Amino acid sequence: MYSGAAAAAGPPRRDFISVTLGPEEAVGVGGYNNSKAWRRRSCWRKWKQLSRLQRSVILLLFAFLAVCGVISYTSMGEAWKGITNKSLDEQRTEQEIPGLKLANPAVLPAPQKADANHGDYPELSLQKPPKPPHVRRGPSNLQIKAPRRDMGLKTRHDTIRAVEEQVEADKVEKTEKSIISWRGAVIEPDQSTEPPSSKIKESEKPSSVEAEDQKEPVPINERQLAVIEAFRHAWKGYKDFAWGHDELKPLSKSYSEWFGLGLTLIDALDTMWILGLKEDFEEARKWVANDLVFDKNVDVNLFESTIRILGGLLSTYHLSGDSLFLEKAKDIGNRLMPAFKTPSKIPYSDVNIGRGTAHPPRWTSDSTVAEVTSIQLEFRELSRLTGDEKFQKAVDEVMKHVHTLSGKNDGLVPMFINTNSGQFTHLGVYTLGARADSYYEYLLKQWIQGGKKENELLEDYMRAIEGVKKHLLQRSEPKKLTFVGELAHGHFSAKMDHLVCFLPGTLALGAHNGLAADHMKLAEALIETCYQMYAQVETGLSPEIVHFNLHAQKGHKDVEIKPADRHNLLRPETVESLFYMYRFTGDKKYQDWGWEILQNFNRYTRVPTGGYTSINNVQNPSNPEPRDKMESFFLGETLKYMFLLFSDDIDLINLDKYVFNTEAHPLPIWVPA
Ligand code: DMJ
Repeated sequence: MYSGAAAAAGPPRRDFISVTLGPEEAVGVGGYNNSKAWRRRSCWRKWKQLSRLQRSVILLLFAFLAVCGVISYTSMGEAWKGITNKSLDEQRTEQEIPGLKLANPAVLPAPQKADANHGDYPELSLQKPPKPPHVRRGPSNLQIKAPRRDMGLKTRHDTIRAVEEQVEADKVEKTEKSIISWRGAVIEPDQSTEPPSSKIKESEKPSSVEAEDQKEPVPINERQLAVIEAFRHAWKGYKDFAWGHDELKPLSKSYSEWFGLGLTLIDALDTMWILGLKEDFEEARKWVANDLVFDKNVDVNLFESTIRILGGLLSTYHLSGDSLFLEKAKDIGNRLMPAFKTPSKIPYSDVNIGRGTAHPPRWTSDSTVAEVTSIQLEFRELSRLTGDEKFQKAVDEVMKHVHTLSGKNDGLVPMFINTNSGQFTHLGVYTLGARADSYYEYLLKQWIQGGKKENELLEDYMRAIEGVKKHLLQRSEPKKLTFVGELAHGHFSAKMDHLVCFLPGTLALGAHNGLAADHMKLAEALIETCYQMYAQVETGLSPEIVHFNLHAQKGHKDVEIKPADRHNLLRPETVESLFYMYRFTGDKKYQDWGWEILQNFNRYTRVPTGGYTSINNVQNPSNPEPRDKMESFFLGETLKYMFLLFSDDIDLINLDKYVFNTEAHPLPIWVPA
C-alpha cells in the first residue's frame, strides 16, 4: 500500500513502516472478493501481523490526523460564519441602495466616518450621499442638488463620471428652464414691503419669485440673448483676470482696486439673477459667503459704497431671498454709519470701514450734494429690513436739512455742502450733471419708495423740475434738440454731461406715478437728445460731455465735443432712460436705439479676450483708444438696463413694485401694512 521511504537506498530499517500489498489484495489482480466479512477478517489479520512499533506509529498517525481534522473544522466554521454575515451585510446594502451590487465585497474598506478621508473616496462610503454645499431659500432651480442615490457605486472613477453626468444633465435642464421660464424677480409687496415701522419677521421675508413662477413665462428674445452674450463676455474677462477685485483691466489682463471689496462682483449680482445666469450667480455667491470681508483698514467713499455695495446686496437679497446678502448688507451698513458723526450731521465723504472713523477729502471739509442726498433709498430700506431705525434717521435728517437750506435757485441746488456748517458752498453754480444729478433722482424715488406720502420730497422735486425748465433748458441748432445746460453765476453754458441722461427716465417715472403730464413731454424730448449724443458721433457712442450749438452754422451738427471730453466710460444713463421710456410708451424706437448702442459697444469697446473697456476717443472709429478699464456699473447698470429695455415683460422688475437706486439695484416700494 504505502511504502514510506521504501524507495530509499539500502535495507529497510526497523524504524520505518513498510506496508506491502500482497498479490491477492491487489485490486484488479486475480478474483475480486468484496464480502464485508472477508475484508474485516483480512484487515484484522494484517493488523496482527504488524510489529508493535508499526502499530504505535499507525495509531499515532491516526491521532495526528484526528487533531488536524478538529482544528480545520473549527476554522472552517469561523469562515462559514463570516460568509454568512457578509451576505447579510450585502442584503442590507441592497435594501439601503436598491440595485447596488458590490463588485468585490471582500476588499472594500470598512465604512469610514463621514469626515475621514472624504476627500479621497466619498463615493465608496456606504453612508448617506454628501449634503449639498449649502441649503438656501429662494427658487428651487437655483439650489444645488445632492447626487441621486440610485447612481450605483462601482469604482471611484465610475462614480465621479456618474456625478459629472448628472451635473451636466442638471445644467442642461437648468439652462433650458432658464430660457423658457425665468421671469426675473417680483415679490409680493404685501408680504415684504411694509414701511419701516413694522419690523420684518423671519417668516415675512420676501417669497422671491415663487408666486411669479406660476404665471405664463415670457420668452427671452434675440436682443436679450445678445445682452446675455455680452454680459457673459464681460464676466469671462472679470473671472479670468480680476476675480474678487474691484475692476477689470481687460487689455492688460489684470485688475484695479478702489476699495478692495470685489466691487464689480457685487454690482453684478442682481444683473446675473435677472439675466438668469444662475451658475455664475452661484459662483459669485460663494465668493460673497467665503471671501467678502468688510473688516478691513480701508477708506471707502460713502456714496459709492452705498449705491454699489449696500444697494447691490439689498437688491440681491430681495431677488434671491438669500439671507446671506442681508447679513452682508447689515455689516457694511453699520460700518458706514461713522460718516454721519459730523457737527452738522451732513456725512463725510469717506469712511474707514475697519477702524470706524470717517473724514472729508484731504483738501476740504465739504461733501458733494449728490453724494449726501443719494444714499437714502438704501439706508431707509436697511432700517425697514432690520427694524433698526438708526439708518433711516441718519439719512432722513440730511434730507430734512437740505430741504430747509437757502442757496437754492428755484429748487436747483449747488454742488457742495459743508460738513461743519451744514450750508451749501460754492453758491451760484447749477447743474444736473456730476455732483448734483442724483439729488433730483432721489427726491422722486424716495417719495415713490415711501408710498408717495412724504410731501417735502415731492415739493422739492417738483420745484426743481420747474427750476430746470426755467434756467437750464435750451434748444440746439440745427435740429432743435432740447437739452439741459448749466448755470454759473447767471451765465448759461450749453454743456451737458452724459450723466444728465438719467433725467428723461426719472421724468417719465414721475409722470407714470401721476405727476404733471408735461414731464413726460419733456422726457420724450430729452431722450431724443441723449440718443443724438450717440448717433451724431463717429463711433455711435456718446462722449462724457457734449456742448450744443445754440446757433446754426454751416457744416456743424448740434453736438460739439471738446478734446478733453471725448471719452466714454460705458455709462448707463441713456440706456436707463430708454428702458423707462419703452416701459411707459411701448414705442419700439426706444428699443431700436438701445440696440444700436449695444452694437456700438460691441464694435468699439469689446476686448476679444474677455471684458469691455472704456475708450478715450469716441470720434475715432479706427482707433477709439481703449483705456483698459471696465467700470463696475457696466455690469451693474448698463447691461441690466439693456436687458430690461429689450424685454416686453412688465413683470420683469415691475416698476409699480420696485424702485431702482441710482446704481440700477431694484428695491421694493413700501406699501402700508
Ligand atoms: C453710477 O455709479 C451711478 O449711476 C451714479 O449715479 C452715477 N455714476 C455712475 C454711472 O455713470
